[in-house]
Amino acid sequence: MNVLSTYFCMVERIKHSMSSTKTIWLTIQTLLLTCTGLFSQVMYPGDANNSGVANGLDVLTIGQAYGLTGPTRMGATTDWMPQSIAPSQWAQTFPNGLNYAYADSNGDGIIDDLDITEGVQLNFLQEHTGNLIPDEYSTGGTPGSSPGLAAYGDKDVLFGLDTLHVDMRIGAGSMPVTGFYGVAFTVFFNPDLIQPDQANYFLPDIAWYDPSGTESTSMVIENPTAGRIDVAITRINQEGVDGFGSIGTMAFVIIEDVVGEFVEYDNFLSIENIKVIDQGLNDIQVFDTVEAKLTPVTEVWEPEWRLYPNPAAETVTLETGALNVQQVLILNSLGQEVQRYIPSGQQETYTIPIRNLPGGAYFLEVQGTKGRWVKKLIIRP
Ligand SMILES: [Ca+2]
Ligand SMILES: [Ca+2]
Repeated sequence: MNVLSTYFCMVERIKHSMSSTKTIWLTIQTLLLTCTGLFSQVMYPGDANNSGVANGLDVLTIGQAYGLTGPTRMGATTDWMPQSIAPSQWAQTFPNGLNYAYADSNGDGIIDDLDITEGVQLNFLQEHTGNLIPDEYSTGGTPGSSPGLAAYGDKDVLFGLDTLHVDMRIGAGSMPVTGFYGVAFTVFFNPDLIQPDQANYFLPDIAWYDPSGTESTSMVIENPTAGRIDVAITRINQEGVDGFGSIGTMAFVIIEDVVGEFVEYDNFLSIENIKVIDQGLNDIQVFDTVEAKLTPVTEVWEPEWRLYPNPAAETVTLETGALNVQQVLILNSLGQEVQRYIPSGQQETYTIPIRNLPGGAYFLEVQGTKGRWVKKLIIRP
């Protein structure tokens, strides 16, 4: 950009922003930054580690500096735009030399939860370019010599409307995390297998990394439509802890239409963007495992069959057409068999007594020579 075009750039933009002093300052500041290239002095609110994106790793950076104070930022806004920290440098810097002013998202002169909510959360996944320090992750660990970050599902098979719980755990009794200060990660899952909005993350009620409940903070961003949950947990008192255990539990409600084969764990979950740090912002290398995985059921053949009435009270009628039925199981909501019916001969319609079963939600599973199929069955009290 030559001098003349810089000049016109400034005149034009100032002319259009005479409504308030703050706007003028922001405009001039932006112009100075963008037209003269002072990117090394620029921060974006929420990109606390100046990596070019606002995400969970910025919560870890904020956690490192949590509670500390410094100068307020002139003309501060939490809008995603470049803001100069040249006049308001803090006395402290992170180990990589980055000034603490980057972590004061809202520019109020203290680093605390507002810098997470008004910075990282507000501008989550916004990106910028400039003089950046790219994000680095810490999954260089190996089983046997490093703690693991693992996701454990609580079911081997799933029925429609089942709730799958997945516990996220770090370390183990034989391999605890030493000097733990914070963790961030992203859970990706297949949104097509989840009931609308039925993907949640719950932090531990009493956490091993913060038994008193006063020494940590967190950010959880659930986006079930995108098949994504982002979690960041950080201690806030500049002291790490040794330990291991749960860092939260996810709950997924599986779609009702899972009526074909039992769904098997395979390709449902992945844990990405893993960062674990100690109190000096050093990476704690971990290895990641996911033991809760599901297979989509798209390729399963679904024959025509009917179940009625539903809800039912005394008997339920099963129309299976030409299916070669071998037996019919009724399972409770936990997937446990409560009744078995073996037909005496091949028919197209079966009447199955259910009056001995308490009211509630069940699954009726038809097993035949070509496979097995499940429908939900409601029994009236
Ligand atoms: Ca960042
Ligand atoms: Ca602040």
